[in-house]
Amino acid sequence: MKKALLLLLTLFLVQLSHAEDGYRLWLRYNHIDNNKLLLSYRKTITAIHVAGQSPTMDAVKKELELGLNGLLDTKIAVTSRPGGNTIIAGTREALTTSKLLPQGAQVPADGFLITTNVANGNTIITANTATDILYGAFHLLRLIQTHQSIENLHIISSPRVKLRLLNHWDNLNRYVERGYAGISIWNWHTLPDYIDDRYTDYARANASVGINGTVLNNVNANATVLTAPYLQKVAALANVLRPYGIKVYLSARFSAPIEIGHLKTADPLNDSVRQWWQAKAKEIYQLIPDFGGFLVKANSEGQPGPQSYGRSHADGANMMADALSPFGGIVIWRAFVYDPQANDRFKQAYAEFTPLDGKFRKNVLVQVKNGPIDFQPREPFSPLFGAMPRTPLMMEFQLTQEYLGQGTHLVYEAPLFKEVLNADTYAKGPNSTVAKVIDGSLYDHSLSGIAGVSNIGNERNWTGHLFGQANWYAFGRLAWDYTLSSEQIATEWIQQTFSNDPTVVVSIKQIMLASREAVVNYMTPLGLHHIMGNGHHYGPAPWSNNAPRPDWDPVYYHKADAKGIGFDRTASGTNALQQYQTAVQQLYADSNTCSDQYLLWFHHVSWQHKMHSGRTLWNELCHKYQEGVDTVGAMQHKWEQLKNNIDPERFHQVQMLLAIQHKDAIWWRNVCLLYFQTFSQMPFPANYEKPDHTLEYYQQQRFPYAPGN
Ligand code: GCV
Repeated sequence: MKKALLLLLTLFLVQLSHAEDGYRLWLRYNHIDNNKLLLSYRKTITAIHVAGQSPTMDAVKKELELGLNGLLDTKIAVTSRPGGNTIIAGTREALTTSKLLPQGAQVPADGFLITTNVANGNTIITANTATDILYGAFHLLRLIQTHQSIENLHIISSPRVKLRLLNHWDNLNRYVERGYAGISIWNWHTLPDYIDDRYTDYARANASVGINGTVLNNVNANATVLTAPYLQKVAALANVLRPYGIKVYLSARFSAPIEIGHLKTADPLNDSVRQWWQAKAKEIYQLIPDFGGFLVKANSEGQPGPQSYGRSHADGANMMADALSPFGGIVIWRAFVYDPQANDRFKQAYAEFTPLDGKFRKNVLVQVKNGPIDFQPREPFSPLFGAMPRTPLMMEFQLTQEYLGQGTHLVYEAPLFKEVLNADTYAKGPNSTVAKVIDGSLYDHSLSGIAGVSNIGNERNWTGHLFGQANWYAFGRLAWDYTLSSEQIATEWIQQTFSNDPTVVVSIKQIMLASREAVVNYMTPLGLHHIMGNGHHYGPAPWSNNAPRPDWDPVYYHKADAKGIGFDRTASGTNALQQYQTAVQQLYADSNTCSDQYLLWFHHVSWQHKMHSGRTLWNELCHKYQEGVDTVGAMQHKWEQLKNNIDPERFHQVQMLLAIQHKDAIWWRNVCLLYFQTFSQMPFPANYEKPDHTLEYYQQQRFPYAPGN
């Protein structure tokens, strides 16, 4: 008997220890651990009524049951005859017919309404479409998971941006470019016959934050994905994702007509090529009637494109857009282009794309990375935002932390996203923010979009670093409503992912909110950028000067010499600044008034330059690098204090990663300061930690198997 009990207990403990492996993301639905609250929720919710049947309404029902049964720790009945205190979900139309919609209820065109019928205590989730009801259901569950009141609700919520997409850089062999969370979650080999449960959980997670599209494959695309057998696989995924309101898109290789169509050319003005794409579009839509469209990386980093035939990006994009338009599909054409011959990579996307403004078809969006270079810890906003009024521009953020410590560092990216979205382009006077360009409101575009390069892989916890989940979550929440604050999003993510215990919430929030500035400081303070090792992009290598092209070399960007450091992009340099509106130029043009954050983005300044703090530039650089290291130390310390408040598995995992992050921060500081000191010839300020190795020691280190190599 004793033995049996012991066995049971062991089994129970084993189960418990598996319970917090991060798989359930922010949708854990653990029972409410506050008795008073639990009882009050149980009083407010006694049943669920879902009006109408469809795959999406079934998903609504399933999620409400799963969530409420878990959170309320009791079986909530599903009823076809709602009495009082029932959660009622249904379209405006269905609820009007069944007289369950309260008089005068204002249902938004897009998004959902959650309203309490005070007469009978019912909570109504309604919208014009089933997908919007699903978003409402997730919202209600979020309120409960974060212990908020659900009495007398009246919530109207509409998305600010129409297309809210993940971009997977997943290859067909399951290698994920810049992926740090295992291999691709798409198992192309076993598709279309084997449907992994994870696909549904992926859909649930995305729908819970309003993401409504996914580009399944890498922008460095393989044309094979457009062949008939692979389209069957894509269709199988589309079938799983559809009930959750997620459309699939594909990255299309521009030269596919040659590679899989056996044509001699991919010239966008060639009739056979145009017909090939038209036939391909038809084939796709026969299998996937709601296919989203194509994402295209063309004439960038060796990818094929229209310029190979003397045609423009617009010619290429329009040819594909014409093929997709009869079926309602769109083309998302990337503006990530740069030419090794030019004197400043910063200027190139603008130079190539602004002359094409107004030349794209109605169903084309141009997707622009948030900054002019490439997802650095801090970049000024891309000057393209606000410079193409006649073209809907889509934002591209990167959730996978290619230049932010990858799957190893804890960096909460919401502050980075918000900094860019809140930046003022001044394109139509003050308050012409990047966000208003993206949501279409500044130039009155009905098509609008935002994309996040996915950080998801097949690792049990999805993102490798548990806190990578927060970036996926924050991206979705901001895509839906960019006015939410970083703090608000962090709070709700922590409450759902860890607990509502105020000690946990406050401490983790402090860690998260400090983390972005920390990474800027220990990697690239004061406007330094692109000084990481070539290939893997993980650690520092500011001395690198032998990449296959100069604009991949750190020395191209920091330009350190005996006089000073930084890239002069003012009129005395490359004049990239001129790509911004005058009011923005004025912010950055003078090295004495330019904010420290962007100083070395726009100026080559002397080592003795007096900073706003009163320190010399050299001393400020030392100060900032040290500050970055110290902040990670403080993050570690805060985490240690949570030992008894967090399950051991997740606690230990993050603890180990924070230790690596601290070591790496010291590595970045030592390498960069030792290297830049060879130019400044100035001593380290007295009260700072000194590097414990020589520059030569660091220069000799090799990382042949770092992810990304
Ligand atoms: C998908 C950077 C990355 C590449 C990536 C490219 C892009 O250069 O290092 O891996 O390729 O951006 O965004 O196309």
